[in-house]
Amino acid sequence: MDGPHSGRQPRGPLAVHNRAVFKRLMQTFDRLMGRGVIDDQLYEELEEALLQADTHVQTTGEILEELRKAVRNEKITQPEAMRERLKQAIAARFTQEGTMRLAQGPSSPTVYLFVGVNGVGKTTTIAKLAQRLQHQGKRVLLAAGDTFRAAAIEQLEIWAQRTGADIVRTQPGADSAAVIFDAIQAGKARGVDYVLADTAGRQHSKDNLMAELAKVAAVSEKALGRRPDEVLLVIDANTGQNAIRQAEEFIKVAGVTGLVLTKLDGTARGGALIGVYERFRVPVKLIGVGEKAEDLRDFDSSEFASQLFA
Ligand SMILES: Nc1nc2c(ncn2[C@@H]2O[C@H](COP(=O)(O)OP(=O)(O)O)[C@@H](O)[C@H]2O)c(=O)[nH]1
Ligand SMILES: [Mg+2]
Repeated sequence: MDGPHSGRQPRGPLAVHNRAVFKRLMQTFDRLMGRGVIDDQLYEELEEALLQADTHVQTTGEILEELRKAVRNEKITQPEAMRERLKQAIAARFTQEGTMRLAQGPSSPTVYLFVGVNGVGKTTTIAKLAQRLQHQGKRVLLAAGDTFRAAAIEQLEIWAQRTGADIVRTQPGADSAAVIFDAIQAGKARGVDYVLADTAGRQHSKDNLMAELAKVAAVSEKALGRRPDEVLLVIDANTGQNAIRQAEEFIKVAGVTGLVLTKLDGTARGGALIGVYERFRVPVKLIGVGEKAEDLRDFDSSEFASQLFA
């Protein structure tokens, strides 16, 4: 298969893990239904179970509202019917609109910018994607835009060597936007297919960081004549509800076009994912399921939804 996506998706830990979370949810539900009455207490306990799975408060409210309505309108009295209705209400929220594929630039190079707070997995995700693209015979250039720490530049350098990608880098402390500008120029001159740009997740202050990211997102326009083809916000799946706050800030300054959810191989709960997507309508495009270069998967919402309760 061509392009930044792999072909068939192996069943990843994401599905397995969420299955565990929602299985617990369904067990709670069955226990509640054991009383045989659909009353306020049932809804309250259901609410608690949803919140415990990291589902956003508002989303939880909406799911319950939908369920109450369905119970009224469809005259649901049987636990099994209500169970099905709850599954439907949750699964529907994972169904993303539009395309979830990574966008392809109208001319080379296609430029992806990776943003997100420190430690979420930006650099690792870049390495994973670089490897996938190189395996497809694409030429990839990495831009070491995290100039905040020397170690960050070295880390990307190591990944460039391992994956066989080119790299454009400068001294620590240099201007991040300038490095990315240079990398895009170099990418054009060398005829590479993709420029994957790393950015800092930390700065001397949060205002500094946000100002830098706004500049970085704008610089592509100068070098390329268009915005980056994707601005990917990387979120650690363990972040829980804080993910919403992070997303809010990055979306505001960096024009985020897609989400990457990392560390789904761990004990992360899946509920935060519903919240972020519901709130911002920014599609999840990739998921990280480990620390190795091959631990990258495309996010498939329909498969995800169908596996939740499998
Ligand atoms: N288990 C696991 N660890 C990950 C994943 N992605 C990144 N990491 C680890 O998270 C840590 C921070 O990753 P890094 O890419 O340096 O984050 P950055 O600061 O956003 O660039 C590293 O130890 C990575 O190996 C993932 O999908 N699963
Ligand atoms: Mg990094």
